[in-house]
Amino acid sequence: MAAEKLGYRKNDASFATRAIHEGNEPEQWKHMAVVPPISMSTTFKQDGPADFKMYEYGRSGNPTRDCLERCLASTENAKYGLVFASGLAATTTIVHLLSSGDHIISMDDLYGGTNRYFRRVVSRQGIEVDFVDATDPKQIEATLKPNTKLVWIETPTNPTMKIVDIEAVAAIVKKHGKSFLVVDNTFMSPYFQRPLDLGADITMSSVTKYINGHTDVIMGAICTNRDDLNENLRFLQNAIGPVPSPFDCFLVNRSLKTLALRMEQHMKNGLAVAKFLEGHPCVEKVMHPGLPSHPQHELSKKQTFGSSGMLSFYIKGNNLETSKKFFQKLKMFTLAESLGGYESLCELPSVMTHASVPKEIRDQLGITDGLIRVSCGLEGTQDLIDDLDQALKAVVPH
Ligand code: P1T
Repeated sequence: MAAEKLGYRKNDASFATRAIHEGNEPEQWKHMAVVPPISMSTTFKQDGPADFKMYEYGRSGNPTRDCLERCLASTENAKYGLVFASGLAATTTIVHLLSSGDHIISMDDLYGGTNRYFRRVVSRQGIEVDFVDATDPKQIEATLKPNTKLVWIETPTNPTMKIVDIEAVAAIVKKHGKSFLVVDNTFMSPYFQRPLDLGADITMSSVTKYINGHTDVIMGAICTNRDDLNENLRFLQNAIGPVPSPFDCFLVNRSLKTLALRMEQHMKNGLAVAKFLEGHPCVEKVMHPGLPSHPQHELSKKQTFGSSGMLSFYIKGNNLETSKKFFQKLKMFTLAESLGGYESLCELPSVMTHASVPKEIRDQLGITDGLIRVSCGLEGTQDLIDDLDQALKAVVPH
């Protein structure tokens, strides 16, 4: 818990205990399995028509999925957890709580796929979406309408690492009284940020990233404390059907056991790399909430328990040619979309994860061809630094 020494909120010492034991009790299985079995059956025998014990059909419920959902909920300090076939499937299911004529307010800087879904799919369904800079919560207040049903924020934002004040936005949404607040918690994982404790109604995560952490499962999650939202979302999970496979649920449940340990190392590597890049002659600017130069460094320490392995930086020259050459020179970092795995990745949001965001909006947000996003994995810290150093020096005059 090195983060506490840096001034972050004090984390919960029982986090790892919950991530290991909650929902994983051997007593729930007939053979007292310590590791939850993978229940692949898509259907369950009934004693008589519509007379079944716990499960009837695999889409509506599955023992391996239940075990993961309970464990995941406990990591977010939530009463309820639901898992989906992808992060976007979780997002889609949340938006199904709305009807034509409703209004959404979304943070303007967010994952390109969520942005595309709001702009190009949701807006075709008679639901209006306004994008605002939620780092200024007053902009949310000014945009609320009587038909606003959903306020959506991501913090830190993907890819420019802005921080949104969750408590301040939650207070505005509560006062409005007609909407609910969703926080996309993907970049932090529940180990470093627990939005429900700060007043959010729902946390949504791309489990694909830190929660699974091994770059081998696509999955999404929703956690909430509200009975009404859980009831509606659980209905939608079955009624729409975007459920993950029992095998993937097994893998993610296994990954949760090491989440706390992994996040500590991601933080260590992310901070060390950010500090190194900040002093590098080939780098223009680094965005990492753990750096005192980050405009919302204090807010970050107030609402989180640390920082993850994510950061972005502008390479000197700030152009596509230099960025492309830089990626070619890297030896250990892999050029690929996604983040949060044990292996270090980097990418160019302007032409990869955020290519679907209109160019004028990318320009406004600072998503230029020289903005490089880095996901620091679990490798040796110095190896990460050395790789970035040699690639930068090879392509940028210094
Ligand atoms: O890929 P999927 O599991 O469907 O999750 C979508 C998603 C939602 N929210 C955030 C903040 C995300 O970063 C993502 C997925 N992001 C990437 C694939 C990426 O490289 O940024």
